[in-house]
Amino acid sequence: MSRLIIISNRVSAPTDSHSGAQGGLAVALSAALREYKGIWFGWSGETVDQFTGHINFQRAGGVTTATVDLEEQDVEEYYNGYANRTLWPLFHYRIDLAEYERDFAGGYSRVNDRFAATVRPLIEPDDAIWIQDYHMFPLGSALRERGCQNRIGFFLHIPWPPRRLLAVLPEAAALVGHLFAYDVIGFHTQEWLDSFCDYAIDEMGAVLDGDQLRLGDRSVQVMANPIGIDAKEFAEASRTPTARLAYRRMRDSAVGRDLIVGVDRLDYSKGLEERFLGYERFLQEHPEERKEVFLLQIAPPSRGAVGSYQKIRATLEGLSGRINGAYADTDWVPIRYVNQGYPREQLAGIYRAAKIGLVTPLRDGMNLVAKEYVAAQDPEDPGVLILSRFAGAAAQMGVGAILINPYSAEEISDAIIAALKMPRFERVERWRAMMDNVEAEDVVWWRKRFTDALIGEPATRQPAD
Ligand code: ADQ
Repeated sequence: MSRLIIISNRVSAPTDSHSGAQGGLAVALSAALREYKGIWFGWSGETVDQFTGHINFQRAGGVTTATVDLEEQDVEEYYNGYANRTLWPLFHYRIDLAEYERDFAGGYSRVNDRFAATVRPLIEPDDAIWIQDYHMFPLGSALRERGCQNRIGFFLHIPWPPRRLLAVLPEAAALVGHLFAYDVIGFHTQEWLDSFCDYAIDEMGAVLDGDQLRLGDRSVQVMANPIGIDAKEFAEASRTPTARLAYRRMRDSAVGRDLIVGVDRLDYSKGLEERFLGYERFLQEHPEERKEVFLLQIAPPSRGAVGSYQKIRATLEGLSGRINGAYADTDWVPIRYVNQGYPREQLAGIYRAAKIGLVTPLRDGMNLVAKEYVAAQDPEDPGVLILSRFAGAAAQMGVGAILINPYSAEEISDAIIAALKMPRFERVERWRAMMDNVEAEDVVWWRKRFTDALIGEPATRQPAD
């Protein structure tokens, strides 16, 4: 079997996978890397005065990681700049928050060149390369420029914006052009895939033939491949003593009240403001239910160097304070708002204790929290998932979740009351339908579908071009 080289912005060894600081991408790749020999390459998270391309190799949990340090300016322009001030907001449909600076674009392409130059000597002729996410759109083409003829795949973990939104990006055409350096490109949903093809076809003259998108003499296979969780591992995590303790503590502290839980990185795309407003609406409209429930919102801060993240953090502090100020009593606080990460086992216990999982992103590539919430439930007495129709996860979890428009406080409020009143048989039925999907389309299924397309069976493998 070919070795697999995974390249992503941040590298996280599998032994770290219980740390709350990780995003969904790291959690998923840790699971994927357990079965592959190869290397995981990326940025160390550290800075140096002068970029040297020195690689730091480490081995942990059966996985070799290779990381490089970047310069401060690289981090500012590539990571805090183009990736998180330009691409992230734009790809989450927030053109109002996106910033366009030539320095950001320049830094982004410089860092991708640096990654390509550094990783190139590690690549052997038979290796398959799998590049992850929006930090690295041009990396495949930077590797091709350095003579790399290997199979290279790319997976996008965030949405792909509609054609007319993407057109706002000054480098849109160049960016899409870079994607034709890949052999396979994966998206979470058909919707994101269609948006990508729309741009390539309508703006650049590409042609779609089956699952092959052709532009000039380049052809790339496109696929919708929704990421899943390690369902088995998560169900096991929810049965550990740590999870049981977290569950009991949560239930004890709830003193008979129903818990509504939200767990998200503190990000404006997650619809936290709208969630609080929807919950406030519920408190207003259902005074009889007020002291019967409370909302636990867990939101560890992320990307604190970026202004829009500082702003959403301040907004949420103000909003939770205002709502608690307006409704709290001596023996009850409507929102418990905490800003830290928790180990997965503890999180699993908290999910299980919650009558409602409230997941309301305004736009989300997939959203793994929705699936984790489902996986952690008690099959005999499961909770209800309330899910934004704008999360990629809605395409799969729509079979059992209450789908809502997160921009509508009324819909959130209606969904909360419906979930609280839902009879057990209906909760079980809905949960079973979602759980079947969480189990069948798990992270192993996701990875295999992608690597099958990328590496293929030896007989069907295409010659490198
Ligand atoms: P994220 O935007 O990070 O991922 P998500 O898919 O929900 O979003 O994953 C978050 C992960 O972090 C989950 O595994 C969750 O358990 C964990 N997490 C969040 N808060 C935590 C806390 N307080 N303590 C501990 N763990 C916490 C991006 C995309 C998503 C896509 C994933 C994977 O934005 O749309 O689903 O990548 O492709």
